[in-house]
Amino acid sequence: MDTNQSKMLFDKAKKCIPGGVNSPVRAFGAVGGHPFFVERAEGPWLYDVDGNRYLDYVCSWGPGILGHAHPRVVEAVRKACGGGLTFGAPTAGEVELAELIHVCVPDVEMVRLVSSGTEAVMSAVRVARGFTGREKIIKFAGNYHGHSDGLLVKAGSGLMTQSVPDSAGVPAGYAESTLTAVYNDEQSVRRMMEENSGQVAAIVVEPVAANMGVVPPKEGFLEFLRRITKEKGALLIFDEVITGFRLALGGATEYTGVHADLHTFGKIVGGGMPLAAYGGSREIMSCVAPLGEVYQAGTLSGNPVAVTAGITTLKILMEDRGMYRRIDTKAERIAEAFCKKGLTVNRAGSLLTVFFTSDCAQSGMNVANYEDACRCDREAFAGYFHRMLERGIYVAPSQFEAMFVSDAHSEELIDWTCEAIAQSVARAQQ
Ligand code: KE4
Repeated sequence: MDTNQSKMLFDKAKKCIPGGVNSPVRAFGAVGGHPFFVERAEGPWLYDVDGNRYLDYVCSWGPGILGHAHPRVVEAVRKACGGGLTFGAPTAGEVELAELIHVCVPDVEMVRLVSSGTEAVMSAVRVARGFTGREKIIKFAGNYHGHSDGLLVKAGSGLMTQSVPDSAGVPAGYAESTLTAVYNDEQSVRRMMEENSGQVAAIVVEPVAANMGVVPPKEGFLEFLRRITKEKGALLIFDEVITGFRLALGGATEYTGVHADLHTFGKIVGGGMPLAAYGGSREIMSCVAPLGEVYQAGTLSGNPVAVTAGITTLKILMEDRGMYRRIDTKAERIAEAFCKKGLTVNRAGSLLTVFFTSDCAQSGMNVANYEDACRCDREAFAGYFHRMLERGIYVAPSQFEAMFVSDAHSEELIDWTCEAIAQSVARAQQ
């Protein structure tokens, strides 16, 4: 496959953009080689600057549930652009999108639109602290909530419940207010809540984890988080930047039946444009300025063009709820293709991850938390990634990401994907 133009562009990009990319995972650091540069995309396809075509299972890390360049979304955005790109003043579209979000997720009575998932989660955490008057936050190892300082942390050593920075430039003090528990481990949460009784403002969780690879919650885990936060006077924040409007129109609440206090959304809610949101009950959200004391602001918050993309996308999803069953079934077929090769696959709806266990004899190993996921063989994953790419199929360039299936992936393309998997994956020993 000729990727000379991409290679030249990457060399050029590295001179003026850190690592040649505007988000680290895009640099192929985890799998080797160099990224292809996209020229355009349509439906399930990405086209690179060398004229190659790839079947896309990254879908821009989630927004692309309808496929790329959906005609109705593009037309609506094109029309919106003609009326001006940004005003810094309220528009009717912001009200319509806020109302649509509430229709889809009734627990979200009031919502604030922002420009990225990072901003949404950072703001939701600040609201939880402002609303409860408490300082500490519990997150989970392997959950990613964007790059705000207080959430770029990892578990401290040994029994230390305090976290330590997971990035240069994050002051230790910021990390100390964030505790890192073990996903799917009720005991680790209970211990933290007891040791920090009366100090925990919120537990923030990916209701289906998708940043250590896909790791669904164990039976009863989310219900436990709901109980213990209520018991201890803390809030439960569902970070639905990936799961929102992905697992179901009503996101994780509809998918799991568990009700959180605050939700964050991104990706799909913006239809592929820079738009995210956080929201919850009127009581909690009333503490957000200018109504309340918790400050949060943004020049491009509720941007009219991005809002148009979001409204159009949600309307298409609302008109065709059968789409969820279609993409879930397609994802199930892909998961089966991996299982036939004896590999471990975690799937939740149209999200899935195949885990290359360090010793294939461990195939069928359960990946239930970050430690399990870290035991995977990233070399083996990298080999699979490139063999799929050679076949024209683009999956996430990291073991710790998800495959995203869109409504644009036809049954024939799923057949082709399953064949490519059969050819790209050596059989794991039983
Ligand atoms: P953004 O700031 O990237 O819009 O959203 C941050 C974020 C928050 N919460 C969850 C659950 C997320 O998955 C994300 C971002 N997801 C990654 C992919 N796993 C974005 C891809 C990237 O970092 O380039």
